[in-house]
Amino acid sequence: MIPSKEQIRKIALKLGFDACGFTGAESPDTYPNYVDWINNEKHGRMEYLRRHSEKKGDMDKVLPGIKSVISLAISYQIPKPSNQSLENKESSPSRGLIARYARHEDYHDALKKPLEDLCNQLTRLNDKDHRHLAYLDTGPIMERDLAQRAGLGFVGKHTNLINRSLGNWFFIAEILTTLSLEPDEPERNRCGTCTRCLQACPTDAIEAPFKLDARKCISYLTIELKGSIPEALRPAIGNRIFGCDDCLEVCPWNRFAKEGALMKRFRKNDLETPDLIHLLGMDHQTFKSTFAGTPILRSKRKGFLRNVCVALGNTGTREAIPSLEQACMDPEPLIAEHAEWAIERIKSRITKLTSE
Ligand code: B12
Ligand code: SF4
Ligand code: SF4
Repeated sequence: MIPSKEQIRKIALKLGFDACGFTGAESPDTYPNYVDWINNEKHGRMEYLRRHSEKKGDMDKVLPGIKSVISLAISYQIPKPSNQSLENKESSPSRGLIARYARHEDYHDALKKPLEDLCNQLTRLNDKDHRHLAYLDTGPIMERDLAQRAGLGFVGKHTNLINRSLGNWFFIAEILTTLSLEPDEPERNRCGTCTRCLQACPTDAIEAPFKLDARKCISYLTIELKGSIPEALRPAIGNRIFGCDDCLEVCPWNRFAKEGALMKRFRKNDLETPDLIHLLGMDHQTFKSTFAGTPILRSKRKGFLRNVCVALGNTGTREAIPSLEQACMDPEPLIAEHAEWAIERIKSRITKLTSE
């Protein structure tokens, strides 16, 4: 017997997922946009996105015999940030800003168990030899586009999926399955004439509605980019040291955002207001133990301290200079180069202030 989609939705919600929708296995209509995006090099150095291109257009190459996609939303909303001024970016000198999703334990690990549980329950519910494959973020899947088709939300002009009750603060996961399940109604775009996210982006990375140049996005520059951050883009990074939420924060659909059950217990409140000078002093061991189990490990010490130098250069005061001078002698050239830049920037700010 094949379980009904309502049975599956009920199980998913009971496991703590915030929303669950269903769609078929056809390639998303927006697939040609993806191919253009890659061909125009908008993905920067994320080469895996080019490698994923063929599979993203044909999910049968990911799960042979695929019939349906079960799309899932998991909220990482943090209710009322305890330090409102930090959400106001540059207003807190010597303090860093970490994107909300990363102020939790790594979602790839945290959500593995509920996804496995859902797959196991699907296996138990049907007597045929069906196969199910769960993904979260890392698979060759156009997650937002499929989720929109499954009725989970709509792709906003900032390119992220918005759900009418969750806002834009949620992850997307999916189970590809050989079960034939009736699709849900797709959601439609509800941005209207709003352009807040385009105006809020500090680097103009959203070049036009629904079109993001990842090479300019602070999330890419502070997480995915492994080498030197282009100097022209460093000032706009402000005190963001891991990811960026600016376009998400201004979205009016967040007024309805609710906290979800699954990520709540993985929140790390100690990552809310990290002291930049303290962070700059971390050796390999301290970096690993401080950020164990969080997405921040992904940037490695050298990428993270590179970001800390940029943030200090943008917002630090005279007090940051001795620590930055120390960082100039770091055996890692990437850190030393960014520390030198930061010292120059702070000094020129001091000179400007004293001459005024
Ligand atoms: C690569 C990647 C990035 C890159 C590129 C971002 C991007 N927008 O593509 C970088 C490193 C910059 C990034 C940043 C972030 N990411 Co990211 N990222 C991905 C990843 C792995 C692939 C995305 C991808 O394929 N992009 C390719 C391009 C072509 O997509 P696109 O620009 O959005 O264009 C598509 C649509 O806009 C649409 N489209 C184009 N034109 C038009 C026109 C109309 C009218 C319509 C309706 C649609 C449409 O078609 C295009 C093709 O799909 C996905 C996971 C996955 N497997 O999907 C997570 C994912 C998108 N990221 C996620 C998150 C949370 C983030 C950050 C918020 C993290 C942070 N706080 O720092 C930021 C947000 C930045 C932003 N404004 O998008 C979540 C988003 C969840 C959600 N609710 O939407 C995802 C889905 C991961 C997950 N499983 O939860 N990310
Ligand atoms: S995450 Fe930040 S840099 Fe990237 S598009 Fe949004 S506002 Fe711009
Ligand atoms: S801020 Fe406005 S334009 Fe941007 S995604 Fe939200 S509703 Fe759409």
